[in-house]
Amino acid sequence: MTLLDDAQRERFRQDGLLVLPGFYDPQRDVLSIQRGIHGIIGKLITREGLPIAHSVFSAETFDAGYQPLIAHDRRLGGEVYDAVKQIPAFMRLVADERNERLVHELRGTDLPGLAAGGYGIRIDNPSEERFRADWHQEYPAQLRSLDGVVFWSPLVPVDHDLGPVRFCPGSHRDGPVRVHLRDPANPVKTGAYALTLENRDARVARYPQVAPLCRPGDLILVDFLTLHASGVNHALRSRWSMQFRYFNFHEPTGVRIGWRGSYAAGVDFSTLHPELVAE
Ligand SMILES: O=C(O)CCC(=O)C(=O)O
Ligand SMILES: [Fe+2]
Repeated sequence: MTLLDDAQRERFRQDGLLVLPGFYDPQRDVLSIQRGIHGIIGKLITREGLPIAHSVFSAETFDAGYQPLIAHDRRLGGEVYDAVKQIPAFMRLVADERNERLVHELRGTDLPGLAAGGYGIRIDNPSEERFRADWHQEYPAQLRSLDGVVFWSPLVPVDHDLGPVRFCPGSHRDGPVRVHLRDPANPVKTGAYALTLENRDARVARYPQVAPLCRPGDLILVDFLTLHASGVNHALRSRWSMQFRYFNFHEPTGVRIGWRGSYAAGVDFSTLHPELVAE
């Protein structure tokens, strides 16, 4: 039994993007993660002695209290961000055997890697620019190997207002794109967030764009070379989503760089790939 059929594998090859509705089970795979987040938010509300109502857990309202918490002190949002990736149920999903099988079916590799430090839970807050990902390819931000797949799965239903991630299907086929190391329009952005595609607007305009709406349990697979960008969150709630990255130990560029990581691994991307840095 395979997880994907031929048409799905072909679509991923063509588009560098594949949406798998209901790939995970919201009850079995996602609920304990939401429960963990709810518990962590509650701990911080209590620790800070804040008069914020913290309702009993439900899958729909697991993040209740988070908006008033960060309105009180935005740094508490950073604590939540660092904490939630340490929820065991999240780590189980990150390393789930089904993920490895998907990489095997999509890439034919018998040696998939799971990028260390390449997993986390994004919290895209309403009207916040600093951590919004501008148009990018995953490779410079993560490295490991040129052949890689981002796994992206929402923890809340993502409608248009919440700013779904935007993708350029087919853009991966044009290969790695050179990047500027700074974003002059956004000096607050640092590290991987500051990388800016060379001739960004003209390049992005070459491709169609899609921004799939999705719900907990859905999985979006993205080639490491597919152009994508965070949407803008115009809602009142944060957009909570999980991401992790698999790569291919056999891919020659990955072998050459010793499967090293990028910013999150403390590596200066430009020393490993000077040819991908634009002046
Ligand atoms: O969720 C987002 O806004 C961006 C996600 C992204 O760039 C990724 O998962 O690689
Ligand atoms: Fe990305």
